[in-house]
Amino acid sequence: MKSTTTTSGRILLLMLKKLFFNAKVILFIIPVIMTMGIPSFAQQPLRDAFPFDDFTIREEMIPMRDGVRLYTIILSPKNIKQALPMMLERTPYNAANTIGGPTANMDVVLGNKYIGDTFIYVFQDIRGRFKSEGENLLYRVPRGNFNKTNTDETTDAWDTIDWLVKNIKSNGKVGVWGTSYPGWLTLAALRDPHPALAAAVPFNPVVDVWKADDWFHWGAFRATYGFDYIYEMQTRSDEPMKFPHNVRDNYIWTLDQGAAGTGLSKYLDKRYEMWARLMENPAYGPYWKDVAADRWFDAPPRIVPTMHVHGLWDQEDIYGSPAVYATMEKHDTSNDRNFFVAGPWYHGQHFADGSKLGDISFGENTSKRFREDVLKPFLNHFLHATDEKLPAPVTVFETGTNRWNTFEQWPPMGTTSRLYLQPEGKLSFTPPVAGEKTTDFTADPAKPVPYAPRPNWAIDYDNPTSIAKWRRWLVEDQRFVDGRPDVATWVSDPLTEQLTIRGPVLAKLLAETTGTDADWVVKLIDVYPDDSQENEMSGYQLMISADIFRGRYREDFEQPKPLAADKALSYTIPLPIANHTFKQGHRLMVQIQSSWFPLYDRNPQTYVESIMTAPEKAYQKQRHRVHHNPNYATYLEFNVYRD
Ligand code: PG9
Repeated sequence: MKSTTTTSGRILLLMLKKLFFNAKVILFIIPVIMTMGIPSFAQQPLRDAFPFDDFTIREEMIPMRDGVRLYTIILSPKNIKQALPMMLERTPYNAANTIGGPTANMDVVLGNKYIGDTFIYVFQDIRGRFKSEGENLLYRVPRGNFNKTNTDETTDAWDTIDWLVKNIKSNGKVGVWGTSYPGWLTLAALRDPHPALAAAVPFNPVVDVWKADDWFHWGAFRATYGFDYIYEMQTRSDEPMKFPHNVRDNYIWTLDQGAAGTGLSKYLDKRYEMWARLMENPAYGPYWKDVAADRWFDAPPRIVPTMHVHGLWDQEDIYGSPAVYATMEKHDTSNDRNFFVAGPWYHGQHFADGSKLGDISFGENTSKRFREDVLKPFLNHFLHATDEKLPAPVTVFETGTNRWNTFEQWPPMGTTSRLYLQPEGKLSFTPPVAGEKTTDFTADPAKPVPYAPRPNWAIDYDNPTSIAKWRRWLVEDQRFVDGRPDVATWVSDPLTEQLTIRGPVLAKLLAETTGTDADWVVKLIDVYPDDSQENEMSGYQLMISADIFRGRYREDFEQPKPLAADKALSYTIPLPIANHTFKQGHRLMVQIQSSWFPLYDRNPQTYVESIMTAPEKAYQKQRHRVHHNPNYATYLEFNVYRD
């Protein structure tokens, strides 16, 4: 049927339709904008709000005392009427990334960081990173000799908390938390705690980067790790950039570069100020002490309730948590403020699936158990002031038997035992009496011992294979190096009854070298029985506690000295804490070698002023000798428990 409507009538109708459509759009947009809050700065909002969202997002530029403004995202549950506490994470890794895809549910948006709808979640880019203003300085040193400004991460945390309690409707209590670098930032907030700061959870914090966290382990430089990380962080401040590795096996690539300072520095210009600091400070000294977070709490103004969370196989920051717990513990006179947790985890696994690590299974999702039964009650107790029962002061997972232990303190009281190296590659708890007095091996810097089975991938969080390998390197079956001529091995008889060790492990090494410098890697290993049915781990050599020590720092971490060649010298090497049961039928093993490459740079084995710039000719093959006789014993010391 032909239309009878006139042209002007059609135009009128069209105009009315358009008006009606626009009015609908406006009516829809107004409440959406209202739920979002209007961003107080001119940029694209992080995400469009949806009417079905169970939370609101607010974005703010929070001013610090020097006028620099920090980009902050505030997620508040929408339908909760009570006043809520705020959980603050400050990060160099892009606050916006913490918000998962476009979903309406806060638990999905936050993933495993979601601990319920009774918290407001706050994420902030630290200064100089992503959408925050200020200079892009990595691992910013606190105010003092090396930072003459009036701001640092402590003042930025203080100013942020102050702004939050004054501008966000809340119950006036703030918790700070974060993993690794954000764990260090959490500790910075505790150094001068804002009155509203009521609880803190530093997970795997970076604490002392020279002793045994990210940059060095007892003087041995984590060259390629540091290089890749700094390249990614400091090429641009608003976007992570990967170094374009064109050789898959970092073992080969790094060997080709020569000394770290000479070889790797050529790829880095002035932007990479952290690299320059590493090159200038290979020894321990005032700069490293200023950033070492365990030194911040000798006389803290107040002990904020803090839960220190540690991963027993943390491949990045294995020193930090127990160290800072120990410093704060001295001030927790009623033992109800300072808490310690250790799980069987890689770096950050507390927020991932905690059922397995490499080939090792734990019998349950240990991370979920921790989050639900330990973390949440702790935060509820201190931030909601509920009667919810507090977790024990110490909650640690016992590897080997797969069970949780609780204690009043860490480490619990135990009996100190010494595990002695013996002639003929034996190990036992009594000192050696006779037999072969030494074990020799030759170490060639041209053929260093790999730290993990090759290929050794560059650490690239966008490459799942490389990250899976990186996360599990501390639990790799050490048979991949056992039998190498530059790896010396001692092993006990099978245990007739199980043996539990808890707490720090100390290696007392008596060794000599034909050179004038050397690195020593000492590994305590649990050897599974050959017929083991457990997880098909027959004969597996599982590292329980291991570390590297650079010989030149034997007497003084601040003043390196050449080693006297061909002379037995003693070394005290702190190894990471353990909470492990060697089961009946298992054997204990100790391996000693002198490189862990390419994670750690090579020691040339000839003394030079700085290994960062060692000339090629300094890299010499040397014969190392480990002593094990009644007068010169080498042993590992740890606390043993029978419970
Ligand atoms: N472990 C990382 C880090 C590297 C270097 C310095 C500071 C931290 C991290 O995961 O944040």
